[in-house]
Amino acid sequence: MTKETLSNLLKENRRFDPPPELAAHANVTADAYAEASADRLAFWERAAERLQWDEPWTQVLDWSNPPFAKWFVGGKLNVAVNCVDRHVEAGRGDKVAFHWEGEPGDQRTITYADLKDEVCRAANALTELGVNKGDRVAIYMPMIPETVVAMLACARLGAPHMVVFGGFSSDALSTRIQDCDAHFVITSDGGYRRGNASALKPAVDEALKSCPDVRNVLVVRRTGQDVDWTEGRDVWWHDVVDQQSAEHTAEAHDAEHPLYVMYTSGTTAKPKGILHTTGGYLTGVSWTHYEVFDIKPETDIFWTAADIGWVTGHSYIVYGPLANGATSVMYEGTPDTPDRGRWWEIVNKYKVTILYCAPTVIRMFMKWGEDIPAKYDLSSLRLLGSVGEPINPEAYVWYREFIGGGRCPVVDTWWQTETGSIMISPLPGVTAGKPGAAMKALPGVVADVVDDQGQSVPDGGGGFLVLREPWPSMLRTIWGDDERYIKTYWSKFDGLYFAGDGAKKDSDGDLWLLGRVDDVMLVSGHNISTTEVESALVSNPKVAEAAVVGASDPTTGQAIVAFVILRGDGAEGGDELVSELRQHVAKALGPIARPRQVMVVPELPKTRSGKIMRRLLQDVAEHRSLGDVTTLTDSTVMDLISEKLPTAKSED
Ligand code: 6R9
Repeated sequence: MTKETLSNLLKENRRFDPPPELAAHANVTADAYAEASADRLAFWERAAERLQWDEPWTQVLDWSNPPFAKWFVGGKLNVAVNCVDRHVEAGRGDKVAFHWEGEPGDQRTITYADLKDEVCRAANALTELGVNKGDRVAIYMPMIPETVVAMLACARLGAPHMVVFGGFSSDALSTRIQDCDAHFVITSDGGYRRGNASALKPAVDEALKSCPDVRNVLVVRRTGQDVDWTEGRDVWWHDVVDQQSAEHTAEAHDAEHPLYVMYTSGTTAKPKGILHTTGGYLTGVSWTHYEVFDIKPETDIFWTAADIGWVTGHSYIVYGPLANGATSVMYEGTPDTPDRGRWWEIVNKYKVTILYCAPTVIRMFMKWGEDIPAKYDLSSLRLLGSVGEPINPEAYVWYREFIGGGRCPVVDTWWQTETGSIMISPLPGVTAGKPGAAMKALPGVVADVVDDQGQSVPDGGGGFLVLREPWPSMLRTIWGDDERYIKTYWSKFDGLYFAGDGAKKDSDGDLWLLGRVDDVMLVSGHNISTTEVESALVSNPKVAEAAVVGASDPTTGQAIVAFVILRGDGAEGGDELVSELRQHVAKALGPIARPRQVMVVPELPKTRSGKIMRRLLQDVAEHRSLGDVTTLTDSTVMDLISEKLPTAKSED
């Protein structure tokens, strides 16, 4: 996609300087870039020293057998002790770790002292059930405090957890349990979603029909709904955890001991079990949480509004914030229950200061209109973050303006399940933000954009995003498949980590992410990024959200087909609007990028992290039957889209 990208056609010249008060007291200043480039390993060593180690490391990085990295070699620590016990021991036991808000409106306040007791009880219970160091434990839960407790109990024991998003099907659960050979499952009867109790246990029962090696299922009672019970296998959390002692002596684990496995689905292939280990991962997430979110644990109320079943939840609901002793909000439900002001009610209620969420939700709020957040006092907010997809400039500006009141910097954070922690982002006290740009690799991270020969492109050029040097929170391998690890990430360019994303450098050398390279379209010999066409579409005030795919076309090879959701409820598309939108894109990006078709649809198919599943839309655009839909958050969406198709408008 290097030669003919249209990258430079979509001009974005707005700049937002860091607020002076934030800059004056920022956790990390511009010096960090120079320090890290002077001695990258010493920089990471200082980040690791923020943690509590039982034994110091003897070597920062062993990269003698690339791409298999070992960080903080010989060091030993316990992740749960770092996230919980050490704060209690330092006299901060009364500090709130989580303000938890259930969807029906129930609340729990969990202090660090409470969390320590619960984690110790759960660790004792797991030990009693026979969970040993090294055993994998599957966790299939709603967004409730016990999910965090379960993860930390596993971490405490050195039993790698494998969290599966509660919205995934029993098929997705069973293939993941089989792949990592987990013998224990932690789940709940159900959780609340859109005002109803939705069941989880039946999916576990179904999945386990093909997982005969699972010995126990530990079930948290959340909704109180009836559950089928397999005697001898199923146990209630309250029966086995509540009665345990709140004392538990934690073992220090090797820095490279496995902490967790998390599956990423990819597009069509078998999911990859991404393996993260103890010392490097905790260093990466705690340092970036401190650096990118400028966290002041004494005063900030931090809210990552994401699911724990997504890596964003692992790193920035659980491990990063807890390692830093921060207070977080955790919310069980959806943004529209009981009404579309729920998030803003929560921000106001807990006086949230930092909000971190995905562009897809921001675009949904845009569609609902700014009148809704305007009804709430959001003045506690001081910093906003975005993650999961490229944020369109329009969404960025809307977020900054209508949620951040024009005063909060927006940090667009690029990273992946594989990278473990944020890699590319503005520093809120240093970087002048550009709407739509993730800006620069963080200090200590060496990112670049290369052409198909692996050569660095000049400023103004586009190509493939790579990371040039190993980093502490990097994946260590794909569970059980070292070959696939090498092939997927380290073979496209010799010695470089290939992220699978397209990117461009603007004339200042700042980085703009363009989406997955598989999503790049080839139209009459021109490489066009789906992201840029989507951004052009949502820059039209009538469009709330857009997804673009390349559908095979007899004359142009591929032709651009756009699916759009309009702003405002019940807005209907007509011929006129469709030609206006096609024209709008042509004007913004050039005639080559004019969509062949624009279809107005009510919803788009999304994954747990709000990423649009373009592959399914491509099936629709090419009139094929749908591929694998098991990782869709809402499988009825495709029916809604198909129903709309007869009214879809096509021109040319
Ligand atoms: C954290 C997370 C990773 C993929 C990644 C990229 C996309 C994430 C982004 C972004 C542009 C950002 N992505 N953050 N693209 N700008 N700020 O999302 O992990 O679910 O593994 O997805 O998400 O395409 O390669 P994961």
